[in-house]
Amino acid sequence: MISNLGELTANRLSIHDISLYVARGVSGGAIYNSGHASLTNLTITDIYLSHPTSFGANGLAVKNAPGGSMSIRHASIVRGSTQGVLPTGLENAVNNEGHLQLVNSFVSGFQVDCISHGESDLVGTNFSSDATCGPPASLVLETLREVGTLAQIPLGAGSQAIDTAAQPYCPDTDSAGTSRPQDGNHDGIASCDVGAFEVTTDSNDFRMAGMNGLFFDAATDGHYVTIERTTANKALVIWNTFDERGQQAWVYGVGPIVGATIVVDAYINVGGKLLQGIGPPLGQEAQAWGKMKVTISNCMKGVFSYESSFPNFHSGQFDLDRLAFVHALGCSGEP
Ligand SMILES: [Ca+2]
Repeated sequence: MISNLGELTANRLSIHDISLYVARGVSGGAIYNSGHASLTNLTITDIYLSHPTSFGANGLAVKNAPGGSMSIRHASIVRGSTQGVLPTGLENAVNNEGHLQLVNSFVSGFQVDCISHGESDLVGTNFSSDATCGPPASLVLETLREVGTLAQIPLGAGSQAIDTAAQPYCPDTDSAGTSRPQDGNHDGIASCDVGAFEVTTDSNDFRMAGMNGLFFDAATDGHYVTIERTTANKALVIWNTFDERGQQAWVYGVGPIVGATIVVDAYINVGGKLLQGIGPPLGQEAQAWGKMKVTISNCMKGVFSYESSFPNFHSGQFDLDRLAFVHALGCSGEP
């Protein structure tokens, strides 16, 4: 795609969905360099070798040839959804025979991520799925989609690439044009993300504050699920419902958030009674009820499931639809 034999400097480059048909093997499927190249905020994904041969793919994504000098800063180099069919041992993504500097980048999802027969400097925080150019990490990569004007591989909530880049090498923007750094993990400290994409400090995200609010099942209106995120990693879930005898029930619990899923050990309050002239209800007692699980799909939809050992509940599952948002806390109505 790009062959550089002179001087190349580029920022915000996205190369994706390439199908290669090369009779004598691949040498730099997206970028070949034998000159001087400096690349920042680079996304390379979905490279498909449609005609594998015994010559293999040395640098299915990037080849830095002998004599080449290359600096790759904040790159996301991932295979994506398509899969090549090369025999094991014949494919590597980043192949260096010159001088290669890899800074705050990740390479993931190839037979071999990186191979170097030249000088290779790993600078800052790098990750690779096979530990050939940085330790493995849980990257939580989302599917390729356009953000800004370029196709990006966004990082999902909980990604180890969020806020973990070495700050001295942090560019002013990311591949989408978003200013860096941002506080993507919501710990109050803005830090640069590894790779080409910077997760924004966006409460509109349904995996963040956007999950707060009231949900119901539009097909069976009359029972309600309330979600309140209490910390970065926990949420309160309250289900106002009925049991199998038609008695009103109020089930609740606090549990960990993993991605967009909350699982809580739930309780039910029983035995309370409002006494005339006294004030608050008296005599109530919390009893273990079972488990509730909520998975939020987007700002408007989710799935709720439960499993109870308490009499007259058993287990079940239903869809959730957004009923109400929380003002100024995100999810303004767009799916
Ligand atoms: Ca960040």
